[in-house]
Amino acid sequence: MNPDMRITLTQFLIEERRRFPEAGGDFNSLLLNVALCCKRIARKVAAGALGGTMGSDGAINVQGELQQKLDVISNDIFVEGNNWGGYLAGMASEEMEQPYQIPGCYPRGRYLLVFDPMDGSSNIDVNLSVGSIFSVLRGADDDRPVTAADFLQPGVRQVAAGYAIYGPTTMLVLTVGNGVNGFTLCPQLGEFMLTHARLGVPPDTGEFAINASNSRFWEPPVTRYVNECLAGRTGPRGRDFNMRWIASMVADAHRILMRGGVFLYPRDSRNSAVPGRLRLLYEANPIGFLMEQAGGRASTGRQPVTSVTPTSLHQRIGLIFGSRHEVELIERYHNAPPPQELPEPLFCERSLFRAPA
Ligand code: FDP
Ligand code: ZN
Repeated sequence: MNPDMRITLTQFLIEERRRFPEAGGDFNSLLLNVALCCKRIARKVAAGALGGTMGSDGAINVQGELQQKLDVISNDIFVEGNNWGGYLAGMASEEMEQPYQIPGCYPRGRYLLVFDPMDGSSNIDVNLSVGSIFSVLRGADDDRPVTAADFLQPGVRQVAAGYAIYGPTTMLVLTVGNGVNGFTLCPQLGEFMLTHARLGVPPDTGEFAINASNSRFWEPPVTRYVNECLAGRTGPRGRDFNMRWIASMVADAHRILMRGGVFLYPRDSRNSAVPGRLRLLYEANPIGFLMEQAGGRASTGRQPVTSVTPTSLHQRIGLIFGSRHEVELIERYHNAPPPQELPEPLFCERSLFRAPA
């Protein structure tokens, strides 16, 4: 194909919509406005220190984390880029404690937009990849103000999800429930162009991603899995593994969508008040939907993450995603009986015969 005539995101969405003749234009307006927000954020990120947006103003967000200036700027871009369109009933964000109500001066619609406007924000000041993550749900069919309960839907109810990655190039990766497609921002045209059609996560991999500094807090199935990877060719897996950790989930997810791999930010015992680090509604679910749509898998370790019914807006959860066979193996380790319930001494972690996976 002539590279100048690649399909734009707009054309892609119009063609997708033709498959649903009854669909109104709201859904596409929503996605195109989200894409516009991502372009605006990409410009801020790209300006770096020249844009005066580095560092923090010292504010602490609802998560108890130090807010970076770009966290706040990106959140405002998402809110102001979508509150006027008439397609939303409300929004929820990592950076806002309560759901956002559509101002009375604008019409209301039926969708809910949930987002993490700036993921991996510890990477901003060191000029490494960051991203925005979003998820679209259906709202209630009435005109009352939205409540947190409206957003507490399992990930299987998402109607669209995606992320933008602000890296060497800016890309938008999107699913509307019909596979996963990647669009690269053309700086000349200012348009997202379809460059990565029908992304698929290879089922097998030799690459894992985990923050090993938390290893003393891991649960036994995770320790077992990582130890077996580290043992390499001479260990039970019989082959060498490679490791990556970017500390920006979007960037780790993007690498996995491009070439496979497995990502773990598992439930751990570091802080008994929070069973994991990543947030279910606007981090785990959208990435989970993308992985499933690309033939990968996303799990808490015990169940598909998109099957979990959320209990609060900012709920955290253990998350493992990526190449299907690896995630399934980790799930089997979680679901295997704990070693003390196994007959000793033949079947235990360190004995001659390993417990069956
Ligand atoms: P961040 O808080 O910087 O937005 O969203 C959580 C997250 O980043 C993920 O993107 C990332 O994978 C993880 O936290 C990094 O956590 P560690 O600092 O523990 O490595
Ligand atoms: Zn995040």
